[in-house]
Amino acid sequence: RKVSLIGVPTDVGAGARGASMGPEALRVAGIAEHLAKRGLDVKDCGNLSGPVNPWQPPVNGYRHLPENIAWNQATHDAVYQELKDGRMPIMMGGDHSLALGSISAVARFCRETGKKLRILWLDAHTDFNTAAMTPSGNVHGMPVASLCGFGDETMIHMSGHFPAITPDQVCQIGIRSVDEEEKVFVYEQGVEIYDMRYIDENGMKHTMQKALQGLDDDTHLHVSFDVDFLDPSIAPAVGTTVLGGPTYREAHLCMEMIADTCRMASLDIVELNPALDERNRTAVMAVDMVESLFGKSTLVRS
Ligand code: DIR
Ligand code: MN
Ligand code: MN
Ligand code: MN
Repeated sequence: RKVSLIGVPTDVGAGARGASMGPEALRVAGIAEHLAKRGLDVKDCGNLSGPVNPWQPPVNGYRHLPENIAWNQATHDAVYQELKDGRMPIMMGGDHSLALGSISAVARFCRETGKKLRILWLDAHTDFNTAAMTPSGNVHGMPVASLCGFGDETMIHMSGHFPAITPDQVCQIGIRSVDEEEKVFVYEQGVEIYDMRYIDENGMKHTMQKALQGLDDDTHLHVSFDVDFLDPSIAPAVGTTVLGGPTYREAHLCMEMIADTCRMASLDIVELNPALDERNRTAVMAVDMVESLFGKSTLVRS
């Protein structure tokens, strides 16, 4: 299996500075070496480039919209190129706004190749805000809504098809922070959501069985891993920590069950903010989780 690491060093979509250092922290934590050890053919494409963070207040409900568009367009083009070359893109953010570019490219590729796209969104947040309802103006709180057709004109048309995806293609896990209007909107749109209460009541195993059901040979599974999905006790280096996330064991089980499907065909790793880390431990934790996503297991399993 061939994978391509694509670094996207920006934090223009976030409310805290520092996620721009995420790609390098993942490299320092040995992401390429750990994947190679799993038998993968790893190519590191290096980092994309784009505008600096102007650190300005929101305009019409968006902070840094032109900068977000530029970074997402670059991300779209790079992810699409790797898919075309028959390689699995691993987009290393950067903040979660970049999932718009990444998933737009995946959606484009799936339409061209006749694959069914399913998106697994691992996050504390639903990221389903629009400019009209966002309390922060931060574009990293909006990518799922934009992909579903609600957002800036350029963003919602990036995949070359409108909308890029429909809400029924998305399944979210680990949710525990949703803004007031966003809560109503994401419910109306019918996104399949397993929040922390669901996981508390039913356990991670049952949750993942539900989340992964119905995948078949024609399914392209995209995993969008926001590091704030993890409980802050094991992953403190994110801009928006929320208490009560999956524990180390729960998160590993989640990743292992995804690996068992053998359907993951693209991945985002986002929101890692090394400026908030302790000796790079959150990056090491993220790489540990990614190893499980690629099938690392304690014992030989049949
Ligand atoms: C909040 C925080 N819902 C917002 N969002 C995210 O600003 O829209 N934090 N995605 O990571
Ligand atoms: Mn997110
Ligand atoms: Mn989040
Ligand atoms: Mn290791």
